[in-house]
Order: sequence, then structure tokens, then C-alpha cells
Amino acid sequence: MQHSALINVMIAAARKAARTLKRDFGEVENLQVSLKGPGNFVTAADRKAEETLKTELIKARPGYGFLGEESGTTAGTDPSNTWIVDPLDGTTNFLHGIPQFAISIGLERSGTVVAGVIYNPITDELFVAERGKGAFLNDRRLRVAARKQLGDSVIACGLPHLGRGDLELGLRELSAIQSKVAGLRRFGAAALDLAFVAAGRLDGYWERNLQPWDMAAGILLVREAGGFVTDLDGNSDGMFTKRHIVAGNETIQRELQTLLKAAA
Ligand code: 2AM
Ligand code: CA
Repeated sequence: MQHSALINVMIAAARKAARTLKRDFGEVENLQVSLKGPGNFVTAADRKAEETLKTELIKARPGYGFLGEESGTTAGTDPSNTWIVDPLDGTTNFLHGIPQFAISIGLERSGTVVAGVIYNPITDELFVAERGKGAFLNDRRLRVAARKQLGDSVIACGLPHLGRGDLELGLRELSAIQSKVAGLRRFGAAALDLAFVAAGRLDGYWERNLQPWDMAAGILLVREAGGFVTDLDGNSDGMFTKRHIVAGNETIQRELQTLLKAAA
């Protein structure tokens, strides 16, 4: 598969950071039995992965700005290009030895995400999208699922939990959706949830309280796979400011958005 030079830079950075992340994940699996748990170790793994990504991406494109979950904003000399990076999406899964986590790299150009790479080091699944050029899993072209009935659909969501989010609202949203779908899932890694929508594994997905680095690459993947993404109010460019998202094919996305809006 021939990718652009830009995508090759992103893939190389992701693979490099993934090598240490994968090694650290093996260690985390061993630490589950210790009373203290692997908390500090995971924080260090997360930071190390972001450092690798930042170094590699800035080396390849020196002027670009950088926004990372761990290090925040680093301005570049080129104000129109910014990397939006999550070195470890699905931190809680990683911490518990659950192999559902990923590195997510997006490139925002003049307010639009134009390239995205999401990589799960454990499954070795590499999701890639470039604006106008489609979405791919490893070398296979991706299309969102074609299901038109919510009753046939498997939908993923994020859920409020201890210390995060509005639990009552989360319950209202769940009860609005769960009786209408073939299955509800909660995987815990937003970037992979979006990648799964792009791959047609999930028919739809929604979540609140997300950050731009959780969503940037995934939004492009879904759209390049023919899907639709908006915030929960139905705006197609409000996700980064409102911090919520709903994705799916045209029909399922609209139906989910309408039901969730009514439940809010
Ligand atoms: P993270 O693993 O990088 O923190 C889980 O519902 C999803 O929400 C994950 O993609 C997780 O990303 C994201 N998320 C964003 N902010 C979070 C927070 N403060 N606590 C837990 N998950 C968060
Ligand atoms: Ca994240």
C-alpha cells in the first residue's frame, strides 16, 4: 500500500512509540497482583510514548505545532499545522491489562483534520485516513456499515463513572438507546470506537467529556469511510469545543443524535 509522505511520517512515529508501549503493557499485566497496582508505572509509560511521538513528529515536520494529552500545547512556526496526539487512548484499559488501547495521531490543517493514524500495538491493527483519499485498516479500504435499522445495530458509547461526567444524564441516554438496539458496547478507548465505526464493526457510537486528542484521527477515519460525525447537538464542527460526539452511517448517526438530544 502506497501512502503519502505525511502518512508515512505518522505511521513511523506510531510504530516507534508502540514498541515501548507494548513492552510496558507486558509489565503492567504482571503488576496487577501487586497491592499498589501499576498506576505510576502507567503514567510513566504514557509520558514516554508521548515524548517519542513528539520528538519523531517534530523532527519530520519542524514547523508544525503540537497538542498532546500529556504535554499540552507547543506552538510551531507554522500556525496552520498542528499535530493532535493521544499517546495512550484507553488508559484505564491499559492499566487493567485489557488490550483495547491505541496511539492516536491527527494532523489539523487550518481548522480541519486532514490526516489520521490510530494504532493498536497489541492487535497490530493500523487505521489510516487522509482527507479525500479514503480510510484503511492495514491495507484494506474501509466503509461504514450499511445497516439502516437501529434494531439491527450494535452501538458503542462512553459512560460517566466515578469522578467523571453527569451520571443521571448518562442513565437517561442509556435508557433512550438500549431498548432500541441489537447491542450496546462500552470499550473504553474513544479512538478505537471511532475506528471500529469506520471499519463497519460498530454501527454507531456516542460519548461525552472527550478531548480533541481522543477524537481527531477518528473523526477523519469515519468520514473517509463514508460515515457521519457531529456533536450531540447535530453540528458537524462542534466536537472539539463541546467535547461530545456521535458517529455512524448517515441514517444511524442521525437517529442516534435525535434520540440522544431528546434524552438530554
Ligand atoms: P484516555 O484513555 O486517553 O484518558 C473512555 O471513556 C474514553 O474517554 C477514553 O478514550 C479516554 O481517553 C477518554 N477520556 C478523556 N478524558 C478522560 C478522563 N478525564 N477520564 C477518563 N477518560 C477520559
Ligand atoms: Ca484519550
